[in-house]
Amino acid sequence: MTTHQDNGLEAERTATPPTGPSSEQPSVTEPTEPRPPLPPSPEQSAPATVTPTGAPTGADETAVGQQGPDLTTSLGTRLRDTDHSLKAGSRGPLLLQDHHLREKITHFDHERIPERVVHARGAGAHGEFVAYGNAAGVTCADFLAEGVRTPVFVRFSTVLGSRGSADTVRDTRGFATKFYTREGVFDLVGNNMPVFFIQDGIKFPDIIHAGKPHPDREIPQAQSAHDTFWDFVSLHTEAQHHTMWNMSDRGIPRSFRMMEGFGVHTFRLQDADGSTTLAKLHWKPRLGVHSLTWEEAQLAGGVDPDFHRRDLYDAIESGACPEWELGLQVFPDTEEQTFEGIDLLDPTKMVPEELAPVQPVGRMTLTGTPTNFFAEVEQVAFHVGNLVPGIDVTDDPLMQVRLFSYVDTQLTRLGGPNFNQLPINRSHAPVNDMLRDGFGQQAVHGGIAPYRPNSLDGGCPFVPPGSGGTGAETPQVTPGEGWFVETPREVPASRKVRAAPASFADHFTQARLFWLSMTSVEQDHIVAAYTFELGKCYESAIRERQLMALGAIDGSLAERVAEGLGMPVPEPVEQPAADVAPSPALRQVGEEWPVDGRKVGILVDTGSDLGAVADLRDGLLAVGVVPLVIAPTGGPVGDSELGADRTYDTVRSVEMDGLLLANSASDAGSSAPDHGRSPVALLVDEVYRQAKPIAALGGEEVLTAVGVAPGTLGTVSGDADDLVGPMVGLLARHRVWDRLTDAT
Ligand code: HDE
Repeated sequence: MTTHQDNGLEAERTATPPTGPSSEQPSVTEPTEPRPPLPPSPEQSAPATVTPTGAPTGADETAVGQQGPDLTTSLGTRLRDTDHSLKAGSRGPLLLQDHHLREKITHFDHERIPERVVHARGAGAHGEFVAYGNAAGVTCADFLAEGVRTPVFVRFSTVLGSRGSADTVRDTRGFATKFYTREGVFDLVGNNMPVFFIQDGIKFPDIIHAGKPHPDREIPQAQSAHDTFWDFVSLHTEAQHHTMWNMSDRGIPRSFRMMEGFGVHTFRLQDADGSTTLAKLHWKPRLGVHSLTWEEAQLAGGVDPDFHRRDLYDAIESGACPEWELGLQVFPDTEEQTFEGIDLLDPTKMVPEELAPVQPVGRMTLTGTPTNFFAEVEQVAFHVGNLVPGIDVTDDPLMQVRLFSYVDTQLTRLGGPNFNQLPINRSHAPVNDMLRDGFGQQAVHGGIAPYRPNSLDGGCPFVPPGSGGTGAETPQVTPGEGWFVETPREVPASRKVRAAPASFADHFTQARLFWLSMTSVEQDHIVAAYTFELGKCYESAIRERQLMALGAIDGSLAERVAEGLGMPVPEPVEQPAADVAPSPALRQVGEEWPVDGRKVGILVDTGSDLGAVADLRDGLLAVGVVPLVIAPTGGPVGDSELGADRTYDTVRSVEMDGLLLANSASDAGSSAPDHGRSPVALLVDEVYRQAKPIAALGGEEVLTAVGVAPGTLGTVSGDADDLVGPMVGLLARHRVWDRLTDAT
């Protein structure tokens, strides 16, 4: 470093790079070898703008951020110093002429864009969808034809919380998928629950205002456990079904990878012969549907607010790529648009799988994490109206409002009408629209006639014969030719009304169906969730009114929640429906699922049999389970090749799906004051309460030493060879459910 004294007061630093220390020491200076620019991702290719002659437009073909090794201005002028402002003397005021300073600070001042008004907190990943081909009988959508591979980008989200809120709050989760098909972009903008709070989109601001933090103190963040939420849903009983899903374990997913996704609305599919079918679209996770316990969700909110985001990216980077099957429930497109008495246009109703099985039509695998979170996850703009030939909307009044809202919101959020030109939103099919100019226009459109009909651009862009003119003629296209054709449907002559059909009036039967479908442990969780949330409300009138609604769902549910609240059970708003057949497909308990990417903590200390620990670690890795070695301190464990992934002081139970005790119990371990309760005891207590499997290397005395009684459900002890198999068997069932039932 070159320095000289200025007035004897302060050293003036120049832009000369500092000289590094000797090569024997670890370098604390910046690397000086330039790194090659990052390669562009496929989705960063520019939109294909087509001139009338088909000649290139001259638009830059890439959207790569870093194009050379050296620092430049935004316009490519190379800069020698970005650490010092231009001053009148080293201790003097700054000069307005410093264009680099002004560019740097001005751009920084405008780095933030408005967060999404809902679903602000999210994480996204790239992947691929491969179609099985069996949807060909109901839709001509090209991306569902056999073997077609379509790039996708998925964004998962919570609904209520701000962008910096915790992942594991009790809430609905967004599950939005962008398919970059050969016929244009198709967006499936769904949730992890198949029903919604409201039947008509005009009420969306009401439910969201009720769920968001109170406007005076702006609390609570990302919570439904407060008065305004319960005020609204107790008065507005069509929300009771969705609220029941929120209070169930579905409201606190274990992982994005272990969530179902639902398009919620009924879509109208069209086949090449013009025939139409109604359908609901579902994502089924290969790993099954699993949830956190409420204790885990709360712990993770503090210990690791990025819990779901980290889980998603860790899984993809470790090769445990998440997978879902896309499935269809199909219904005849009748005049009534009902199925087995269920109104298919009512988004507060689902169709039980026992009545209409979900038929898989393709598989999606997420294989890539974002290169740049802002460019991809923040700037992705979904829209329910991004449709492709063969898939159309229905008259569901919630869906209809969404068709307006999604484009509208991007105008503010992404600053103008050209958001579909952002790399993450670009179509992979050729684009030739007549949209021009506007803020942030990226394309250099050729030609002089962005209107139709025209002769000056040779009639380009073209539409099928018969289009345009008076509109009286029908274009000469059939659905299978790749043009988007609105499905023909009679609109019955009717008066303009602000009203809902009588079939929308039943608000409780399906909430009861959900409640009756749950296993007893799942019902226990629902009761606990209602009790917790209502217990957070200050107004007893709101609690009472919600109990009246619960009474209309099920008397025992209302009684159990009322007991927890210490309140009398009020008369229900109406009597529960008499005959409701449960839907076992709604349960999360009772089956076995693959264990890819599950995490198992291995507790060790310096007295452990480290050879056996290495065997256990390798055995877990071999079956796709991620071992987390938990040691008293960081660094290598003893003189073995094992390294600590976590220490006794940094680990918490929520980080693992099962615990393996390989400690010698001779090592106290923690540097934190334990006040008589060691971190090991805390960890074991939590893992036990959360009904996670516990395995002990050695005899049952290892379990006894940490306070777990021999014979406890979901525990196993023995040699290294005896442990991995049983542990995987227990993980495959997600939790030792019977331990929870016994405990309650
Ligand atoms: Fe949304 N919703 N929504 N929504 N929604 C948005 O669009 C809206 C609804 C869903 O990861 C916003 O780009 C209205 C149902 C997801 O970027 C906004 C209504 C379902 C996402 C909007 C609904 C959803 C959004 C905010 C009632 C499940 C996140 C930012 C008519 C089927 C997408 C944005 C992402 C986002 C409006 C109801 C799912 C304001 C008006 C039902 C997954 O446009």
